[in-house]
Amino acid sequence: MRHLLNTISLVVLLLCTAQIEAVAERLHVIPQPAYVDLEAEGHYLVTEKTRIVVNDEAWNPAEIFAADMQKHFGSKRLMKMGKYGKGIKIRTDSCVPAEGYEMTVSEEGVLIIGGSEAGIFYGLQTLRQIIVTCNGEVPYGFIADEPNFEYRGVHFDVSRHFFGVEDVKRYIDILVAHKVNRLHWHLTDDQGWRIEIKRYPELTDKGSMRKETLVGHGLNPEKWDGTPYGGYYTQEQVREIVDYAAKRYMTIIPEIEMPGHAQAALHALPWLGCEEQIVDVWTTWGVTPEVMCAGKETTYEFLENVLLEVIDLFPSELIHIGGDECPKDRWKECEHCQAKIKAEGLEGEEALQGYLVARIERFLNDHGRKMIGWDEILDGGVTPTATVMSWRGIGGGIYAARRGNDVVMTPMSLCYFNFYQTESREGEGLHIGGHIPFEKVYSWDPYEGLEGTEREHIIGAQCNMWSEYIKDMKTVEVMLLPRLAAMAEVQWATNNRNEETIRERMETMRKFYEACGWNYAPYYFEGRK
Ligand code: TNX
Repeated sequence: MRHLLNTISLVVLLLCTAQIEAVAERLHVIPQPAYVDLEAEGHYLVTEKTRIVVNDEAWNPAEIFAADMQKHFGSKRLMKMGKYGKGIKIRTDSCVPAEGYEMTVSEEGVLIIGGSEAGIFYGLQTLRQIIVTCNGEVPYGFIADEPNFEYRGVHFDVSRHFFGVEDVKRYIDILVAHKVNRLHWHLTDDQGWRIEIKRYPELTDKGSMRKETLVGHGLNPEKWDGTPYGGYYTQEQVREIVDYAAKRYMTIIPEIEMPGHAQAALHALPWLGCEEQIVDVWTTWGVTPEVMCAGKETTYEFLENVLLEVIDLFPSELIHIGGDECPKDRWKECEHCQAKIKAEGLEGEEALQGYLVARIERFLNDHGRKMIGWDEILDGGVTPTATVMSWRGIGGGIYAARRGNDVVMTPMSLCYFNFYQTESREGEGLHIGGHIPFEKVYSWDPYEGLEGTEREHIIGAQCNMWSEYIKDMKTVEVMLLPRLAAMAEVQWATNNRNEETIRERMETMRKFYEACGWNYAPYYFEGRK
């Protein structure tokens, strides 16, 4: 008898689970929310007349949501907002995880409780996806959600090609809809210095323009386009963008490349080089031997002065100092560098880079900030407090995490969104190389190779948009979408990913992209990889 009862309860349980799963599948949100329990039927209809009821003075997320909805509904007026009434109610509660939210939908309306304003914002992003893709019909039920990683990053190289203020804002709009909360802004490189620094106007006067740009991959015979190219952000524009991002709960991490990838700065200020050599803003892609001199004290003074202005502009705790791909040819021949190596008792040029990085880190720490750099900062002997961005595979990140350094994983073979999306490359135009289809991003485990507490040092994952071959916003979007959706599940829903439902959910996401007017690549939807 007992056996029979057990069997019956098991069958009932299985049926119920199947039912819940079937119901949950009706909800297509990306990244997948952590917990979804929908009622079998019924929905609350959101229209342009629905009221947003704001408690806790959380007006900012409400205003952003209302503006998005206004665009969506194509209506003349913003949705009404007030402290009382029915509709979409939002408030915070410290019992909910900081960036998390709980959403309850019933005849009463939609209630979103965020762990913070950011949590409300993410709840509203979820709601927005549902409204846009389900004609405003939000199914009755309950969602509880929170991110896996605290650092959910996307990078943007605006040096190789420049993208203006409106483009960057649009980029931010796309990111936050995927619940990304860090923009790693690659502002300086060999091919252009893009941020105004008041103390050194030459950096943008001279360093933001190159004479021309390499055509194609530059394989034999090399050709250039003969067209001057440039652009930069004034400090006022930088503040505008930082503020725009902050209102969307996104931190912008500025990157000032040092001591390599700095030929544009050397063009502007030749005394930054070992021999004060005269060089052009670079017109070719790759790694140049023209790097900053790490021997002269004037270089350190320069870097500190630049960073002081950067710190003033960016509230981000992390400041990125680059550190990647710095050939040491010039340093080997340089009397200043050799003298510094001797005076500091260093073991050679690698250690000299370690010295420079450690000194800059101390400077940032003294000003209340933390340093992050590409994984080359490990080569010269990294301090225990630096955050490491692992790009040359995952080895650097694993090594750093085991030592106790914080790590952002962004291995080239999985996270370089400037790489091709299909094997055949048909219809993709010219890109740098590589091959990263949607599926490859989706199945990535950023914790790979690490166990237990070591994993706690992986603070996040990031994808990168290097712009050597990406010249306009349409191409940026096509390279970003839909792969960003895969990355968003890696970052936010790391342990809630579902290979079986992703394709169907992506069809809904595609509708969302269409409704937002964002360009996206067709390959994944065509079954091409
Ligand atoms: C490597 S990733 C670079 C960039 C290039 C990129 C091209 C890294 C730290 N450095 O300078 O743009 O490859 O994919």
